Amino acid sequence: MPAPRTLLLTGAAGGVGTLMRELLPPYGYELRLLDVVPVPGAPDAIVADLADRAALREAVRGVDAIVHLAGISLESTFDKIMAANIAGTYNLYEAAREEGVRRVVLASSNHAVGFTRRPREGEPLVPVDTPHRPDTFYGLSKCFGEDLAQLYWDLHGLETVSVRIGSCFPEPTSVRMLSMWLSPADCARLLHATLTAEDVAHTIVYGSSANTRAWWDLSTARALGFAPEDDSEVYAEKLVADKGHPPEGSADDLYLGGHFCVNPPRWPH
Ligand code: NAI
Ligand code: 15L
Repeated sequence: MPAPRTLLLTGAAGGVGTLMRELLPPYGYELRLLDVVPVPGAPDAIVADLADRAALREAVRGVDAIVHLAGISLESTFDKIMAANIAGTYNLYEAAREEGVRRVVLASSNHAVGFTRRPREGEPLVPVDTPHRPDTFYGLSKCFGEDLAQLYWDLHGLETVSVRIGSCFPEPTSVRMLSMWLSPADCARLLHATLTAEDVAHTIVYGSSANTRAWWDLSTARALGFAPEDDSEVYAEKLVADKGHPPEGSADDLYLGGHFCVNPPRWPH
């Protein structure tokens, strides 16, 4: 497929969306922005809810690909997760199908497999085909998104790369994040790879930097052309000194999803 140029970026007002609005255009993308709240500094952004099918259909019309970040990004009630992340993602895929968009890059999450044990030294890294083990309704909605993506490939030939993002923030802020961190620059590199790789069908990748303490296997991301350049290890000494290692046997010590498995942060609204 020819390299996509015009992208719909949903969730453009959020943390990752704000970072990507700066970091994707240098790769040559023209961004159309969408969020349920106004996007600061972007008066042309589409303000629409993922529940609004007519608005989504108009928003996807004519774009080469969609980077779907919008939704509830923490734990919430099942009803709210259902509306924003499950029905909302379905609505977006239907709009994409109806308008003939070829590819979606879907923000999945480590929390789709959050109850997976993290590997100990010498054990194999977690592969992408490890079974779904969501740690929250939030993680469950990401499992749904990945399965929806598979269905739309098998049924309609709509391609998706599902990116199980670790922790995409300017810097890691916990010892767990030393394993999960996806630097903003590597996130843009990864999105570019997922948007330009040929014939992705539905591919699942993990999204993190080349962290010394990584728990999961980046090979499917690398196979798409992703070459991460950052490593959280530069933050390790200070973070370990400030916060200490998670207690042995705690959720942060045992599981990929860490504290989400026992005490997940909740969506504020
Ligand atoms: P965020 O919470 O900062 O941004 C999400 C955006 O989606 C917000 O601007 C919000 O207004 C918008 N939104 C929520 N419900 C909506 C609706 N019904 N219709 C339209 N827009 C709606 O989240 P962040 O951190 O930017 O994450 C982006 C995506 O990546 C999310 O899907 C999140 O689940 C996923 N992700 C993020 C990770 C991270 O480390 N930041 C880790 C794993 C996954
Ligand atoms: C996520 O899925 C969340 O959206 C993000 O806010 C972080 O909490 C991240 O996971 C994480 O596990 O650090």
